[in-house]
Amino acid sequence: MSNTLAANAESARRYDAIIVGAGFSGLYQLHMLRDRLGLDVRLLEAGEGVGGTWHWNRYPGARCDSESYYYCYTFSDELQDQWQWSERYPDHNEIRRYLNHVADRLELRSHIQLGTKVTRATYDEHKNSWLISTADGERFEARFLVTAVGCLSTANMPSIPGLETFAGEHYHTGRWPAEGVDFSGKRVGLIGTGSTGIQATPVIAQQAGKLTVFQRTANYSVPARNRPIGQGFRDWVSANREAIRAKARSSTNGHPFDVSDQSALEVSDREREQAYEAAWERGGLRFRATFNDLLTNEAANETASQFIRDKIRTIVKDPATAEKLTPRDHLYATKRPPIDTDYFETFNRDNVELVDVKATPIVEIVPEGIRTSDALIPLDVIVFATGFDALTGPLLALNIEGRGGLKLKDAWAHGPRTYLGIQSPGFPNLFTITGPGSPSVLTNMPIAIEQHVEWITRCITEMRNKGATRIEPTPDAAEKWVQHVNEAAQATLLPMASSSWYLGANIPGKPRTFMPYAGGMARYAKICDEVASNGYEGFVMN
Ligand code: N01
Repeated sequence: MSNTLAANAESARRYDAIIVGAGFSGLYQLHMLRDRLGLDVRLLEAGEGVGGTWHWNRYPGARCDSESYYYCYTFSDELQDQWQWSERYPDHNEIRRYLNHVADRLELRSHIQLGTKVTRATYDEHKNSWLISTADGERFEARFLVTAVGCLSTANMPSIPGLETFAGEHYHTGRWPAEGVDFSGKRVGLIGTGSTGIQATPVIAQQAGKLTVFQRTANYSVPARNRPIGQGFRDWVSANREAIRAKARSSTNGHPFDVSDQSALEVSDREREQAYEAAWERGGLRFRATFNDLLTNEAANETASQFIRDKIRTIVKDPATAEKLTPRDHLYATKRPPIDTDYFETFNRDNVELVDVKATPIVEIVPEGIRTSDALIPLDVIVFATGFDALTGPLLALNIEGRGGLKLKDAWAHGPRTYLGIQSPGFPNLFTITGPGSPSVLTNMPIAIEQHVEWITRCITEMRNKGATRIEPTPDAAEKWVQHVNEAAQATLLPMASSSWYLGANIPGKPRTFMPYAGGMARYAKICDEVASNGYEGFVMN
């Protein structure tokens, strides 16, 4: 052990497990390790509150695209009985209130340390423990390290020359100020038309004097059809709780709805149109489930893509703007599909303008605003809805160093190498919740999170029963898993969207590799269960 490591270990506070992150994952993992296993656990959270994603993403219009009745924990009937959602899609305030309620009900707060940013985690082979350092110079030592840092928590700020000269204010949606931003009467520029930009545009347009949306890639979006939840629906959810839970857990995407058993190509044109119209009216991500081959067959997908393109042309009054808003370079849902409330309608407003930055690229930011190859657009505020360094970004930011000084960033130089998305060779006792190589962002997250937390808890229980203190996957198991993750992606149309963040394509220099597991939540959970039942096949536990 190096002298520095020894000195750090000396001053460290010792726990059985350290968890990083107080979102859905971290809170449940803390509950399980403390209350189920009786471990001494500390949860470290960079933010000043619990909530994870929902602590940071407070931008106007921020709400979940999964429906509230299943975007929640399902492990406790009591928790479910105690909470009533107000809308079909919960907004960020309500989800934060919910997670705070959970932290209180489960009495988690005394084990959570807020405002504590982990800056380094180093495995000490000699002691078989992790040494964790924080930005404030605190040190922790633990046998187990569980990262619960989310998949979309490292904001991507594009390097546009001149940002530092801008005379107005600028914000990234993923680090929105808790006190909010007043847009009244202001000239606002919004860069990015992913799920976030599409949620924020209509709300900012209502407040701002003028809104200019800078679009690089036109996007498909389906109406969310948000609405208040009535008592009748609540009663239905309570009465069908078990069935909803079982359905979500046995589905492809962790959503408790049925995927049609028909191909889009086996029905008549009229039947297909009617099915899409009904799905459009119903709203939400379920549009993807209108037919069973929208994500596996290009011709089938093209029928859905064309349906949405036609809708855009019908909604947007100015034909030139409608054409700019029409996606033609990728198929529907091959990038994460947004859902919206009046997104396309917003471009009919007098105070909203669309700039196609593929046709007229952003050249620089100047004190007065944004200069494109065509014009200077004067602005008071710039909103960056430019996404995240997804999946690997939040993990690499922890500066993790495993056995023999192996850095995670080197081990993953050519893309993440995990086994089941849960562990990586060379990093013993490091567990990742919803990491790359697991279904994660392709699912309704709480379902994926519960499955991971429960698997990790079972694994540590098993270690304790066996008297084992170390677990790590073999390089061979990780190699085969990476191959399987690639094959699962190739069996779908998802890798076709070449600019997708699923592939890391939004971050300059990031290895291009399809990161989430596209084989489906139910199939994945079954594989994880089999691995555990077969004595943690592919892992070395000793
Ligand atoms: O980020 P994105 P997001 N110049 O990466 C553009 C989840 N989410 O925050 O497509 C100009 O999707 C970029 O253009 P392009 C959800 O999983 C969930 O919107 O790369 N433009 C794109 O338009 C989602 O998928 C909810 O050509 C630039 C946009 O910025 C994920 O978060 C709600 C640019 C980024 O889109 C990320 O969504 C919201 C540049 N230099 C989000 N750089 C829920 O409901 C980037 N862009 C749970």
